[in-house]
Amino acid sequence: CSYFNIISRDYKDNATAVPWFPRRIRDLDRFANQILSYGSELDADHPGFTDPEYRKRRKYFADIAYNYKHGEPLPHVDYTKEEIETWGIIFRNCKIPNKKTLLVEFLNLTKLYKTHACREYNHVFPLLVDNCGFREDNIPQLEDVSNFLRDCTGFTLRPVAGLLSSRDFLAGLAFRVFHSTQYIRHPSKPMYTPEPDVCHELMGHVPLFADPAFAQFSQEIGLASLGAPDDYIEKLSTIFWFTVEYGVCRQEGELKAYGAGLLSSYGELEYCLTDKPQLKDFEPEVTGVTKYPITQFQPLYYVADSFETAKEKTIKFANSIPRPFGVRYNAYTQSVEVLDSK
Ligand code: HBI
Ligand code: FE
Repeated sequence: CSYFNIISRDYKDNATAVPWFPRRIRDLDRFANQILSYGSELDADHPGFTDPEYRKRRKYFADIAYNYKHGEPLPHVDYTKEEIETWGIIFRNCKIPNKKTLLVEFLNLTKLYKTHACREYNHVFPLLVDNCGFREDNIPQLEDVSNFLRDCTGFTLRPVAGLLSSRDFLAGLAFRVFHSTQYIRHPSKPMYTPEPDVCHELMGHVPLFADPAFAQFSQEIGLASLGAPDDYIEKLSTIFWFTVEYGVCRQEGELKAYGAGLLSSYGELEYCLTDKPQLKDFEPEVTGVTKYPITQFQPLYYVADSFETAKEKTIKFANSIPRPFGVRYNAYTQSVEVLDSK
């Protein structure tokens, strides 16, 4: 059924070849051994760099993910008391020193959601409390969360040992699979993490993947990425950044946050709806080539009118990607059908 040029893992040596991409959900198992950095190899500026206990723990999580195969239950983890405390600080009482009063303020992230998070987030969050053990004193198990998402939208989670390439990470979305970290950030800096951790995935990403329209939108980014040239992977990553990670939307005339990077950070969630950042309408062609900082609050957010319109715009953008074939997801077989014309 494939009339286009050979799908090659060595596509860089062959200008007209299409990069390899997964066709069946089981093919995602191949990504495990091509992660960019193994989860236990920390950079010198990582808060856990000089902590041997933390590094040992990270190796434990990395090994779980490295050995995971599609279809297996996601391994249960017994989180330590200290890890649960770190989760609790982020979940409920964000202790932030206030320079003016010299007192520690107790800010409640889950309270801020009521005014700052989009309606879909606020609809799903209580369901996660009831069904998946989202509590201040409990780090939810990925297996429970994955089963919950499967019931809602067909999305599932896979544990991941470290950072994947953008190409691999986006390809998972085509199958409604989200690669999730399972470790938690270092306890010395509970309000900061230089990489995704279980708090970011569960409090930031998971609630939105339970929404049907958002799930479809995310899958479209994934489908657009399959076999796309490198420069378009870059654009789709940037679109992912400004939507799934840092997206803001308009609901009943008010701005609300839906991006995971906002929903998992008290500081930026509050900041993003002030008059400080610049706002522009989400347009994939423009959004996809915008430069952004990764270590500070975003100076610019792109605003979506709804997940449906964001999805329609993304499908239109996907049609402009130079690819000698079209793709269609078959949910019965959990596989991607390759079509000889778009
Ligand atoms: N890998 N494990 C993991 N988690 C991410 O959030 C992630 C990734 N690789 C690339 C990536 N995010 C983004 O930079 C986008 O390119 C999609
Ligand atoms: Fe993220």
